[in-house]
Amino acid sequence: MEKFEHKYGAEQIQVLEGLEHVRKRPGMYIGSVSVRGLHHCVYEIVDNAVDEALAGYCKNIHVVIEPGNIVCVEDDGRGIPVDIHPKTKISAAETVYTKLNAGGKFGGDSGYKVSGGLHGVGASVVNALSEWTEVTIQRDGGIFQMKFERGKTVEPLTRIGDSKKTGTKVRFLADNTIFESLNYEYEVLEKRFREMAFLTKGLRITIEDRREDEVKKSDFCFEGGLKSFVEFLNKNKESLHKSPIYIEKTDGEVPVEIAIQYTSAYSESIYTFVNNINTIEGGTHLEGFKRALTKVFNDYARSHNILKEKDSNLQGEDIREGITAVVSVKVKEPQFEGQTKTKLGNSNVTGIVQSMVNDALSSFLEENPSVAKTILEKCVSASRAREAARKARELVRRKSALETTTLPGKLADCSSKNAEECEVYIVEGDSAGGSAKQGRDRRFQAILPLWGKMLNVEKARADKIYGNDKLNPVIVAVGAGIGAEFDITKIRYGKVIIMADADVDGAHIRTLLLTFFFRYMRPLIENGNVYLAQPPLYKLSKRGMKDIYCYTDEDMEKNLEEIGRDGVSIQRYKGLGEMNPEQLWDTTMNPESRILIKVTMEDAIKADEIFTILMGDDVAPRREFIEQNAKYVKNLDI
Ligand code: TSJ
Repeated sequence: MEKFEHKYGAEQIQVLEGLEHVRKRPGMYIGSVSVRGLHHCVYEIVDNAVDEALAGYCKNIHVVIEPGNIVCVEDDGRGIPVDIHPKTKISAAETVYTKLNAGGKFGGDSGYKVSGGLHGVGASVVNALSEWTEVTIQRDGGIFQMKFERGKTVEPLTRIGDSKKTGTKVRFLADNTIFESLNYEYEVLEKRFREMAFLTKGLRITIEDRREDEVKKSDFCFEGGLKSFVEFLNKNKESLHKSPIYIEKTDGEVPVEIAIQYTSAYSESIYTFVNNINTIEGGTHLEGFKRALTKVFNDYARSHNILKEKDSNLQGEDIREGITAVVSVKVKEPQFEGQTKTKLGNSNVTGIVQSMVNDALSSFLEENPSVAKTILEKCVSASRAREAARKARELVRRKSALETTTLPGKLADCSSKNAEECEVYIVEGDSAGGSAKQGRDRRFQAILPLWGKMLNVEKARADKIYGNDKLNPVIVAVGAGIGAEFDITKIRYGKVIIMADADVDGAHIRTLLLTFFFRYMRPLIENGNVYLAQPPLYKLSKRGMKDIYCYTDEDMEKNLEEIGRDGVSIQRYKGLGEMNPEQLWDTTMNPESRILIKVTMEDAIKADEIFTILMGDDVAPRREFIEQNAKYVKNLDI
């Protein structure tokens, strides 16, 4: 009896209630029950092993997706402690797995806990959301195992054998009554683990997908840490100096690691992390980094007479043109803010990062004058281009002040002037544009048709973009400027909706526009104003029945099963142009019935990455990328 006592004690009942709540409201713990939430569960488990690596006790982590979507994570750390705690009467191992938020106390001792947001919710949450879990620990000369079903202990921790090794292995099957799908996406997990390996110098992470006959496998281990990360990011770009500038230092309790490498591109790619979490909304660490960058390069340019007395300072954006950088900080009690809780709020971090980068970067420039010269030449030409862009813009303004209308001729504007309720559809192709114009509700829906080949944003600077006959109408229609001058309060439409065909060309246009918004109107995406229209792929018609529109293949299968296949004619829409105005309204534009996908920063970052590879100068990787990601490029996953 005594052995099971803890299972019925008051404490244990509370635990069960806690895990019951996780099953009732999974979204509160892991964000969603979509594939995203499913992936989150894997990250949650792997994070525990990475913590052991950060504490200095684990060198290898293996992740395997087994047939049937079982996930197995194994490390070679010390093994979760198995001895019974005298007070709680349960082992640390069992506590980690059954107590909500026990992670804070037991989940490794790197000390840099993740709080806020959805990270660090703990292994118990994953346990509660799994059909079954099996934990195997090797330590103290033994092999110990425990098993759970839907969060409940079915086999308490038991010694099942001897072992001289140490480590922790967790296998689990996510609960298919909770998650929409158990289909892990290998590429998504792979990307995350590659990132984790970059962020934890020397840690080896392998991932293997054994679900199909053809096994996929990746092995990541980077002795160079962030240096390797930046080289990886720049592999399809032309770098301006051989080796990334590297800073690694700890100020008090805040370790900072930064790598920087300039390229001949015009865009700025700065990735920031806090406790290994990608802070896509930036925050105080990014702020400190940018401030230091601006100050150091201006000081250097002044003291070395690259900027003359009469010259004005280089602006931040000039100095960040073509930069690729990764900033990683560890903060003991991080505050995450912003729409997606991925913006660091701790105000002391700004100064810490700033002074560290100030010192390290100014020494670097003094010691590497030729690198300094190359980078500054690029900054100066960026500032000239910015001047030219300003002039081009003023020219446009002056011209438009003289004209009766400031709006692009192709734009069919809406009658409402209340931006909040207004929408602009950016439509690919003239014929689809025509249908959209006729089908829309002109009170609040505007149509901007785009046609022909778009400008390659990768190879253009801001001045070219203002003068570009495809993008300029978009800029003028949105009405809020671009780049550093972009002013979200001036937008003319609350929703900017990209409407493109569901084919490769459509995907191309989508990627291009998203990349453009990401680079030149980022707040528009951050603020959630950019959407993708979802036109149907099929129409099912049957006598005596209203037409049914299907937006995915699964959608069609489901409908066919419902109405039966007999006498049904299936029309596949190849493009928006095939739909008449009324159909376009019914399926894609009517707010009552349409499907709109809100673009997130992550989508935009993905588009930007794809774009860099697709449009970069290097043809070989492009072909390779398209071949490897044919499915991905087609759906664009966005
Ligand atoms: F949490 C978990 F079960 F999800 C999990 C934990 C999953 C995986 C794959 C690994 C781990 C894990 C935990 N690996 N290593 C550890 N280490 C500890 O928990 C540990 C070991 C020793 C000591 C000690 O002070 O001796 C302390 C801790 C926290």
